[in-house]
Amino acid sequence: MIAFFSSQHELHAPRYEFYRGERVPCFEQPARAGFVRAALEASGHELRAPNVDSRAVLAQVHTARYLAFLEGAWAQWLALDAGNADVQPFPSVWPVRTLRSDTEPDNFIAKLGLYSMDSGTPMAAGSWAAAKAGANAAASAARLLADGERAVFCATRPPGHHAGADFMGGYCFLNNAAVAAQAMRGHGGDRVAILDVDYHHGNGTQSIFYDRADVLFASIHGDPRTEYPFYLGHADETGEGAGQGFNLNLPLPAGASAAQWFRALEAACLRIERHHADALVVSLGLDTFAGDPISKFALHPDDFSRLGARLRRLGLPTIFILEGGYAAAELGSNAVKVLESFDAGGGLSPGR
Ligand code: Q9C
Ligand code: ZN
Repeated sequence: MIAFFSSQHELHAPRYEFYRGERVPCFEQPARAGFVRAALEASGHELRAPNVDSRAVLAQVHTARYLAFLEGAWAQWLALDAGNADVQPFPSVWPVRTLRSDTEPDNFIAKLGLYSMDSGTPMAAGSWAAAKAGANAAASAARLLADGERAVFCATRPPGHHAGADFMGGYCFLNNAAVAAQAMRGHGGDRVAILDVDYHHGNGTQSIFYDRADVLFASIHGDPRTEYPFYLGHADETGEGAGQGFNLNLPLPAGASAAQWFRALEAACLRIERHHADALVVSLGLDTFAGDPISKFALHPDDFSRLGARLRRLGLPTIFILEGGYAAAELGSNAVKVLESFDAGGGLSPGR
C-alpha cells in the first residue's frame, strides 16, 4: 500500500506533558512515526512525501481564526520572551459556560485557552509545520484515491481526531481525517464514511460533521463516562439537523474484550454499508492494543489483521489515517497488520 510520510513530523517534539500534576515524557513522541516508517519499509511498502497543499481543504474544516492562530502561535510565544524557545506554552484559562468565545483576546495564553479543549496538547516550535504536513498527507491521499488508487495510508503525527473546527486537544492540532473526508467530497464523492477505531472518541471529527448527511461518522471507543475525552462520545449522539442519523457512537467499557470490540465493529460496518459511501476514511488509532500504556482495550496483533480483513470486505476506496497508539515499539507492526490484511487479494472486492 502506498503510504504518505513526512520527516516534518519530527519538528513536533514537545519534551513533556502533565499527568496528575507531574511533568512526564510525552506519550505522543517522534519515535512513534520512526517505528511506523521502519515497519512499512521492512515490509516493502512505498513511502511518498505529501505532494498536495491542504490549505484550501483546511479552510473548509477549520475556522480561519483558528488556522491563523495555530500558524502564528510559536512566533507570538517567542515575542513574549525570547527565552520561551525552550519552554512549552500551556493554557491556564478557558471560555467555559457563560464566558465569551466570540472575541479573541490579545493575551497569548488566553488565546491558547480559547483554542484548546485541554492542557494535554503540548506545543513546540515546529508543531504547525508537522501538523500541516499531516494535513497535506491526507489531501495527497484523497487525490490518489480520486485517481483510482484502492487504498492509501497516511503515517502522520501529531494525530488529528480530537481537533475540532476551532480547537486543539488530545495531542491533535489539525483534523487529518476530516481533511481526507472533505477532500474526497471535493473530488466528487457524494457520500463519505469515517470509521474511527482509536481508543478515544474522535470528538473533533464528530463535531465537524455533526450536522451533515454527506459524511457519516462511526466510532468505537472507551466509554466517555470514564475515558478521555469525557465530554463527547455517548451513544445518544446521533447527529443534528440534516445530519440526524449520520453519527454512530459505539462506546465500550474500559477493559472490554476483543470479542466485544468486534461485535461493535460489525455494527459500525453494517451502518457504513447502509450509507452507500463512495469512499471510507479510517481514523486508525492503534491504542486499542492490549499493551498500550494509556488505554484499556485488549486487541492483539492478530486482531489488527482481522480488522483489516473486515474493512476490506466493505469494498470501498479507503484512506487510513494514523491517530493514537502509544506502545511505540509495536505501533509499526500493528499498523502493517491492518494494511496487509486489507491489501490481501488485491483490487476492489467482488462484493461490490
Ligand atoms: N496520562 C489520541 O489518542 N489523556 N489522543 C492522556 C495520559 C489524553 C489521546 C493522559 C489522551 C489523548 C489521539
Ligand atoms: Zn487515542
